[in-house]
Amino acid sequence: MTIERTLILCKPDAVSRGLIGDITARFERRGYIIVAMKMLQLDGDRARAHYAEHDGKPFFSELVDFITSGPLVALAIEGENVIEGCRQIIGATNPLTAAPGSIRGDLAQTIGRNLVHGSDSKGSAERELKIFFDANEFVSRRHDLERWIKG
Ligand code: D4T
Repeated sequence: MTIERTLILCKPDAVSRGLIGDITARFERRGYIIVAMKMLQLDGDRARAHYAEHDGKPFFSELVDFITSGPLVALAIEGENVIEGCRQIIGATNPLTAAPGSIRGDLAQTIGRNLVHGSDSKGSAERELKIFFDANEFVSRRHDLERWIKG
């Protein structure tokens, strides 16, 4: 079994549109396990750290302004190959090309307001989870996870 942990963000547009429940339910229904969850508003420093790979791109300052514009919900989610699985559930970055059935394909219209973030690799997940959670904030739900995976 390849159990991974990933970071999911319900971005400020998702919180403001009342979509936290709809979005988190999609990960839970797949059998992924929430092991940490909090609502917070990011300051500029943490936002720039989270999006460091985009520093210097034309949309960077808009991205930081948006992600700091209101509260967001951060989740740590575990499951078998959960990083790739969550990216499928989220859909392509641009909602116009995101598959119907995915979060962005169902609920979003523009790339700048695409509702959700999901880590894109093990390395990113490890780095990003540290920005949002301390090590002692994760609960252990291995029993729940195994029920889904082993049947
Ligand atoms: P995130 O990181 O938010 O899960 O999105 P993706 O992994 O799907 O996409 P990304 O890292 O390439 O982009 C991060 C973030 O920047 C916004 N964005 C992106 C934008 O506003 N304009 C753009 O041209 C691009 C490429 C959307 C998501």
